Amino acid sequence: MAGSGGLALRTLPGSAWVRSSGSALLGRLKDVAVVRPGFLSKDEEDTLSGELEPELRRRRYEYDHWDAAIHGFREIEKSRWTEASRVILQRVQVAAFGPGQTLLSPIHVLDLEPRGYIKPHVDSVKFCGATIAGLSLLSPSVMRLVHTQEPGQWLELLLEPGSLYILRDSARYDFSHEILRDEESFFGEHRVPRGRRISVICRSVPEGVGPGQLPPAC
Ligand SMILES: O=C(O)CCC(=O)C(=O)O
Repeated sequence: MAGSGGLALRTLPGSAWVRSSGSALLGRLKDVAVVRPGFLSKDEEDTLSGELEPELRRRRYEYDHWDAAIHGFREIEKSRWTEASRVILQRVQVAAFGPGQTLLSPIHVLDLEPRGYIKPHVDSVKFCGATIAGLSLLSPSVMRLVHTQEPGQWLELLLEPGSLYILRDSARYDFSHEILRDEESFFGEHRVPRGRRISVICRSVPEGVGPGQLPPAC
């Protein structure tokens, strides 16, 4: 598990945003667990958070998610976006999804308060296809992936504001993912203090689901 065993920081060539339990795993997952720091410009971050803030503010933070996976959160499912935000989401689509993949609509927006966190889980295959791509706003955080059968195999992604992460195929199906709570929020030896974090999560539709049969939400 992360933090145990005194493992040295291992990074992908040219990347300091991914750590793992071993270089073989890092190599195996390099195309399916991806972080793109600085994907958003500051203006784009402001565009998204400015658009989301009034809608989020109308909701209360919740502490009992239906499957107890998320604590200290509020969320919206958003299908109507301004043109400026649509342009950004289009960039996410091009960067993260293949030409044959359809995105789930509405798009899931999650607002975690500073003490909020997401427990390890694998997104249900009933509601989500092979690709999950998330934009992070406001606060840095650490996403940890742990192999569901071999817990010694793990990856950590450092998600700075403005970054995009992409989980696909094996990284999405064979590993749980979580967002660490503030007390545990370390990337290797580096403390990553958690503040309020908003994520905009795009998912592909489940395999075998036609455009007319999309589930209401992930
Ligand atoms: O906030 C994120 O980036 C991840 C959200 C997540 O894991 C989920 O909604 O299932």
